[in-house]
Amino acid sequence: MKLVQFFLPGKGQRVGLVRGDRVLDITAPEEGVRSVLDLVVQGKTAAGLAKRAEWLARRLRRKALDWPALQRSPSRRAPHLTIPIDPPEVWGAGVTYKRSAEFRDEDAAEAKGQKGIYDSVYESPRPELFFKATAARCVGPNAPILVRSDSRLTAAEPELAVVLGAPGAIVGFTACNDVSAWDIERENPLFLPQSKIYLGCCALGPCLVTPDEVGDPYALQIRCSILRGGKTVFSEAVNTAQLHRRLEDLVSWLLRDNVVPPGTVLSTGTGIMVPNELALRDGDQVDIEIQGIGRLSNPVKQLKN
Ligand code: DO4
Ligand code: MG
Repeated sequence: MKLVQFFLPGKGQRVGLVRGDRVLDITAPEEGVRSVLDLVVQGKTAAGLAKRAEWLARRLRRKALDWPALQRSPSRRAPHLTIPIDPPEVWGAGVTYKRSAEFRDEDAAEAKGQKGIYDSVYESPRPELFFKATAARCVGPNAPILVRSDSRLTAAEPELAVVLGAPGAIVGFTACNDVSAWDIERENPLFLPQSKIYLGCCALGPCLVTPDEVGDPYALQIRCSILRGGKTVFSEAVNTAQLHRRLEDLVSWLLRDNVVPPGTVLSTGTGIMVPNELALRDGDQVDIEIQGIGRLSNPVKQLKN
């Protein structure tokens, strides 16, 4: 099952169930369903979520919208996709692909002689987990991701993300762009929170897909492309087969002596390292396409002091 949120002029935010290239509006305030988060809270598990959404679709029997008609930049005047869930919390896992460890160690060595910290996290039983964002810091499809005013090297980090329901339950998957100010992270690893957490630092979308529909989460191609002036200046892919951690393991570390609310998103780390020369610039577009989930596209905006 694929779930989305979308905006309808005059009606505001809606909850959608995607069927082929049609989207059924299953918003039901009388049932306490104003958002995908409400469905996740009520459903608790992937099966519970799917059951509740199917029940609403059968009961409401509303006219469906066309999926392509929702693929447009956010505007108060036209229907468009919005973030698929308003996550109370977003967490990130780091250095979960060999490539990420090698790349970050090379750059740390160049900058400060800190060679080795990323490699040791990659090998460690305890994963790197960091707080990434709240709903207010996240954007959905086609909305701008932001570059901090004090960063000159911010990169896209294309990642598979899991959405959590009842404690420990993975209710769905989505694509995440863990937009990161690498220059700030490299200056000093203790600056990591500032490189990761700021306004517009995280994009999620285009939909929340339940595990039964995604299939094997360790066999998904993730492709990231950067478009500049209408031309593709970067395009690379990785397969989640190269993910060095098990999803359940990451979730269980996140929940260790910690409480995360239902609807929390955990992004699983990047396996694609965009070269430094392709630091994000105002006007770029970043596309992240994950097999079985779809394409998340976002324009880039540089914040000014
Ligand atoms: O250790 C820094 C961040 C790692 C990260 O975000 C990633 O590997 O995706
Ligand atoms: Mg990351």
